[in-house]
Amino acid sequence: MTEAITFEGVPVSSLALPLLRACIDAAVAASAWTGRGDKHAADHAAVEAMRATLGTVPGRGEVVIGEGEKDQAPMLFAGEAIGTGAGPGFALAVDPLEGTSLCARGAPGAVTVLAAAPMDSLAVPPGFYMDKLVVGASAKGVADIDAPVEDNLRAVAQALGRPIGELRVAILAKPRHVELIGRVRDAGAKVIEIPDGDVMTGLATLVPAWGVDLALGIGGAPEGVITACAARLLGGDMQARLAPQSDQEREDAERQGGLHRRYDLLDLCPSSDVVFAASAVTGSEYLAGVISSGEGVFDVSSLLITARNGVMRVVAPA
Ligand code: VTB
Repeated sequence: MTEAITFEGVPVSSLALPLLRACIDAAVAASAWTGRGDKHAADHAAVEAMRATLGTVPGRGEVVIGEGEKDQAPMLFAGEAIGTGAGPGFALAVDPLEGTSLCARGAPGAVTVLAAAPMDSLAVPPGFYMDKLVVGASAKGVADIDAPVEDNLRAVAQALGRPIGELRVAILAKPRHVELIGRVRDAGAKVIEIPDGDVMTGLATLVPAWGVDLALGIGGAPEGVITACAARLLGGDMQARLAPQSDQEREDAERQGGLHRRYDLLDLCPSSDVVFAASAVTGSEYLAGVISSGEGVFDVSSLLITARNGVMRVVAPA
């Protein structure tokens, strides 16, 4: 059984494809910059294409989570109005190019991604970085971000009915995670080190066939909210805490009262009326990348999640 998702009583079916279209257009635009070593140009192309197509979405949208402030990248900014101005109101979290460096290097895993939810129903954490824990539906409720990682590995393994040695744990391969990666390996689990792009590995814990059991570690806060939207739709779990990476970020978070706050899934994404869309720019084990068939024709592989209870459409070239 699936339940229809509505914004202000309007079924999201009218908005879902235009929202997906925004991801597809951004992916095509960014793909012109794949492998060219210029992440700002790639991001800029994705932002402009996504912004233009978001203007056609039949609703009164507002960007509440943009991406870019952290490294002065081009961005769709928080507070920006999007949509045609007629239709239901909604809040939008966007990452027009998730994995700008991956795209610039021609490496796997760059995607364009967004999530939409009713107004006032997406968290806006006061910081750039978050410590996150994401698990799929089969391990929902057994892991706790405040518990030692070894306990979480044991609990998830038990919930999945597998030995710890068969757990696959995705962690961003950043210097801040050297200790965490060591502890996970010492506990016997397999670590999947990813150079960038923790939205897709968060998603990989939520889609059973994608083979990741747990995603851990410190990544972007905006990316965290977008991941939470997918977790909400696919029945998984996510927990997070702000994890400032500079004194300035710590002071800002302290001032805005979020520094010591624990964000559970319902804090990050209280509504289950959510739409999640993503399109691949560079191919990965999850989605094929943009392929140009010549003369302005492109094959783009995308994900659209528009119903509760884990219904997901993979929109891929034939
Ligand atoms: C995080 C992660 C993203 O960039 O924001 C990361 O959530 C930035 O980390 O998925 P560093 O600043 O330590 O490089 C991504 O990996 C890609 O945008």
